[in-house]
Amino acid sequence: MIKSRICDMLGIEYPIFQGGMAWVADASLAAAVSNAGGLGLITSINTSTEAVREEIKKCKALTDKPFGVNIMLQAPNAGEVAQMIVEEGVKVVTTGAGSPVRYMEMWRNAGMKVIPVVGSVALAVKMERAGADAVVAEGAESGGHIGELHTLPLIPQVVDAVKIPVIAAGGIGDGRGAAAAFMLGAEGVQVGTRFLVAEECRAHEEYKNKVLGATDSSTIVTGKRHGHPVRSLKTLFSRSFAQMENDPNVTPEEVLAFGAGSLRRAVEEGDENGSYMAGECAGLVRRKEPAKAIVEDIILGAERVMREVVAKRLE
Ligand code: TUI
Repeated sequence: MIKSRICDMLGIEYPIFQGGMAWVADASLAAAVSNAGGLGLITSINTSTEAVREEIKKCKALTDKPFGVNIMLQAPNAGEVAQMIVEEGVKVVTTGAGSPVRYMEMWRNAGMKVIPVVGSVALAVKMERAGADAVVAEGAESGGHIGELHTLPLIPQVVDAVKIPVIAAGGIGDGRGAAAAFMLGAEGVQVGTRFLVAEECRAHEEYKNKVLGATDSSTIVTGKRHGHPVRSLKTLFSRSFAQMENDPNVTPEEVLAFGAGSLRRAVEEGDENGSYMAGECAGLVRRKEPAKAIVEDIILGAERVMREVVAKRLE
C-alpha cells in the first residue's frame, strides 16, 4: 500500500488530494473524496464567505474524515475566508495563485496544516521558510490558472530544494501518472480534472460531457499576454478569447470583461459562452463514476504499475 509522510501528517489513508477547483469543489465532492480515503478540498472562490462556511458545515455532516479548504489568494474575500476557516476549525488549508505568508502565523497558531500550491522552486523554498507543512507543486499541464514550469522537471527540482513533503499536481489522471510522480520524489498527488466527472461533482452535465469528449489536444492556454494564463477546453468561446487577446485593437479591460463570469456559466449552466477549465489529462478521462472509484483506480493503479515496471525493467 502506498503510504507517505502526508498520510500520517493529515490522518488520511491514501496520499491523494482532490484539487480545490473554483466553482466546482463543494462539500459533496470534498466529502466523497475524504470518505474514500483521500483529502477532499472545498473551494472558496465562487461565493461569499458565509456560503463557504455553509459548505464547511455540510462537509462536516457528510464525513468524519479530514478535509481541507482551498483559498484562491487573488479572490477579493481571501482575507475574510482565511479568518473564517480558523473559526470553523478547518484542519488543512491549501492556497493558490499567490503567497499566503501573511496568514501563515494565524493558521499555524490555530494548529492547521498549511499546504501552499507553488509553481516554482523559489516559491516552494519561500513557503518552507515561512513554515508551510508541505507544498503542492503544480505543473502547467493543470487546468485553470497555471504557472510556467511543467510537472516532469518541476517535481524533482522542488523535491531537491525542500525537506517538507511535496505533492505533485498537473497532468495526473490515472495510476500511471501517479506512479511517475512518486518516482520523481513526490509524497502525494493532487488530481483535479478527473474529479470533474465524478458522480458527486456538481459541474453541469455538459461540462462533464465536454471533458469525456476531450482528446490529448483539446486544451488551450489563454491569458498569457496579460500575465494570467488559464488552461481550458477548446471551445468557440476560448478560441474567440484567444483571438481577442491577441488583437492589438482590443484593450485588456475589454478582454477581462469578455472573460468575466465565464467559469460560473460553464459549471452551472453548461453555457456555450463558458470557460471549461480542464487539464491536459482530460483526454485520459473515460467515464463518470463515484469519487471512491476514481481514488481507488489511481492509487491501486499506481501500485500495480510500479510493481509491474520494476519486475519488467529490472530483471
Ligand atoms: O490557483 C490555481 N488554479 C486556479 S485558481 C482559479 S480561479 C480563476 N478564475 C477565473 C480566472 C482565473 C482563475 C482557477 N485555477 N492553481 C494554483 C497555482 N498557483 N498555480 C500556480 C500558482 C501560483 C502562481 C503564482 C502561485 C503563486 C504565484 O506567485 C506567488 C508570488 O506572488 O510570488
